[in-house]
Amino acid sequence: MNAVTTIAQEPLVVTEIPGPKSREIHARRQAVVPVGVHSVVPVYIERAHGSVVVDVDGNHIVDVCGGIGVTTIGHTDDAVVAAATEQLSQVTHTLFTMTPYESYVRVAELLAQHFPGEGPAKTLLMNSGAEAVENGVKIARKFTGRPGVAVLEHAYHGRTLLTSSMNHKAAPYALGYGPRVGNIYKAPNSYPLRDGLSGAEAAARTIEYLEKMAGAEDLACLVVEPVQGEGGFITSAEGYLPALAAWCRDNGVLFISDEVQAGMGRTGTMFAIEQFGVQPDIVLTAKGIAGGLPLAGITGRAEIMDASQPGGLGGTFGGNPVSCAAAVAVFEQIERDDLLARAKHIEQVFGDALRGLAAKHESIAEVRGIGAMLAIEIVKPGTLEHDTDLTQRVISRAVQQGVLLLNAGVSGNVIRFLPSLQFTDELITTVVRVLDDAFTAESA
Ligand code: PLZ
Repeated sequence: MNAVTTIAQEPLVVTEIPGPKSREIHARRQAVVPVGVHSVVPVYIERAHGSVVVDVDGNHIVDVCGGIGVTTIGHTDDAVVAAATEQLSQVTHTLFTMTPYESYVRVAELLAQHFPGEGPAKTLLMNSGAEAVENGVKIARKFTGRPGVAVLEHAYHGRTLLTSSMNHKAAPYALGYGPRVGNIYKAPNSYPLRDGLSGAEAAARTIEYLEKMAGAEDLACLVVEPVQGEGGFITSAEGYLPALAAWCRDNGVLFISDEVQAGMGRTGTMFAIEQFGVQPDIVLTAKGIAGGLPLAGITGRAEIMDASQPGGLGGTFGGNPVSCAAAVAVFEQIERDDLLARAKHIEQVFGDALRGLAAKHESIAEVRGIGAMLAIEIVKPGTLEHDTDLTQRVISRAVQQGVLLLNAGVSGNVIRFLPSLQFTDELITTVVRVLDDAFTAESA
């Protein structure tokens, strides 16, 4: 058992937040870390376990973000810590493309076993979500021999030069970093709250756009988040994703499911796309795959993955042994603790509590999401006008009560909930009570 397992799973606020020690470190940071690296909540964390982080001032804060969907099985999970610790003393690096090791192969086997597309599947391991997207696009271009990359409005795919050109939002991700990468086509998405379209109607609109603006025969891939993450946990209308996938299949365009935020069990299936009845050609994983260590997977149909020449894929740290050991432990924990069922339980209990909240507060236009990936969209009552300001005030008030929340959405007017799959019903009650008080106080 590791030393931090004693952290009580409840909020405990002992100073104002950020406290004096956090503020002191923050002042030091201003001198040496560029302003471009922004921290949403400048509270410096010292340790964490399960669903609670402890800051340098001793505040216990309930973490409903998990580092944006990374600590899906909880912070410092005992099995992950044990596996990573053991690996640290064995070997930390050889470079898989120099002299390989078994754990990389094991992670690839596990991803192949869970691959939601038509098998057999093969996997390339990298370090980050953006690298997963970069390599997914490379591999799709190589296989198809086509240049075009289609994405959806409200998408987020990363901060590298290619991926920042794929994001919906220019600011802050792409602004001033141009020239932007070409051959990227941003098509309308399905956003039921705002477009009022059925899945079939929204798909027809997306497809018409792609056919006219890109031309199907120029497209290598369509990269889709099954639930749009940074975009505000937008969950498409029924039938939308299957219609897009069918169009892709008919036109030789690869369907890439970016599961960096939605994957690894968070929605109640290993991959979110499974719940939409779509078989992707490639799935991208990162964030939750290694319990907090950096690792990313690009998993696809073998013939697609094998289109690249030897030496065309890789990178120094991709599939690091410590990260791979942690990832194997994550897969085992998901199975051992039946965390897919836990995700569905959280959807029910947290979802019901949020719907209760929405019934009480007119500024909540919608509760949406799947599994442990839930959100509320906040508007000016009686309209669909974004209320970014109220969203911020509610989040700020909640953190003062020891509940760490994060916004999302192109206008920042969505509060997203990414609890760990170990999040208890008691914690859900606590979070929703804090939200209720915050909405009441801030709406007055
Ligand atoms: N694809 C769907 O959600 C990362 C961004 C955090 P990286 N989202 C969180 C931040 O502010 O930088 C993400 C994602 C989807 C790709 C990525 C990129 O993953 O590991 O951050 O590169």
